Amino acid sequence: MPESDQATPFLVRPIVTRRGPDPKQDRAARTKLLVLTAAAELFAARGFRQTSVKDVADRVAMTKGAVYFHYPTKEALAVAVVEQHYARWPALLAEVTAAGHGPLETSARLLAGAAAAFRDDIVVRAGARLQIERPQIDAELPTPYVDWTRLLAALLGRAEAAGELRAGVCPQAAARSLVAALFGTQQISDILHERSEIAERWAETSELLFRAIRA
Ligand code: LUB
Repeated sequence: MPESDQATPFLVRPIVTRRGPDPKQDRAARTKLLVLTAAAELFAARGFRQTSVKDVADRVAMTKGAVYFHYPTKEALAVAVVEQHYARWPALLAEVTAAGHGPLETSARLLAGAAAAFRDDIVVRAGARLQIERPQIDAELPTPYVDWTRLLAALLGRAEAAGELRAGVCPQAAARSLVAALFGTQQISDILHERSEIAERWAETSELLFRAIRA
């Protein structure tokens, strides 16, 4: 996949726990990730307002001060969790791209992988909930939906160039439709079944949508 398509979306970098020779830095990075994961578990289960920094500190057997050392406010914790939600996707993209399928099949497998992550990855789950609760969070959260839309529009643009798209299908419109469909599917599945059956629900929606756009 040409570099130009990959580089732009999801610019957030994952938290790196091995930062080289200094064990103190490694420990700090590991503690930072531990705190972030504990916050994600609580934000996913209770939401932003119902979670206190004390709750996070208790969950990792640390003092509030130790948590504040890594994240100065509860809002900063929420921003970090949402950023790590998006930092999950480049690795998934690289994994799916490495399989070497065409752009349309790559798009389908990428979205299926994302659907599973909404079920299995606590940071992805917490990030999705915090994005719903944006109005309650007094902080600059990453803009939702736009990176997925940009990435899928690029992939479907290449599918069009490769003759994989049905004549008349607009890559940008199809990208927006796929993002709206996965967003809706994961949201409904969360509320009704805590996303336990999201893979099945997304498979049926994906089959319908890709049948509509495939040449
Ligand atoms: C995705 C959510 C939940 C869009 O990209 C996003 O911001 C998303 C969180 O806001 O679904 C569907 C790929």
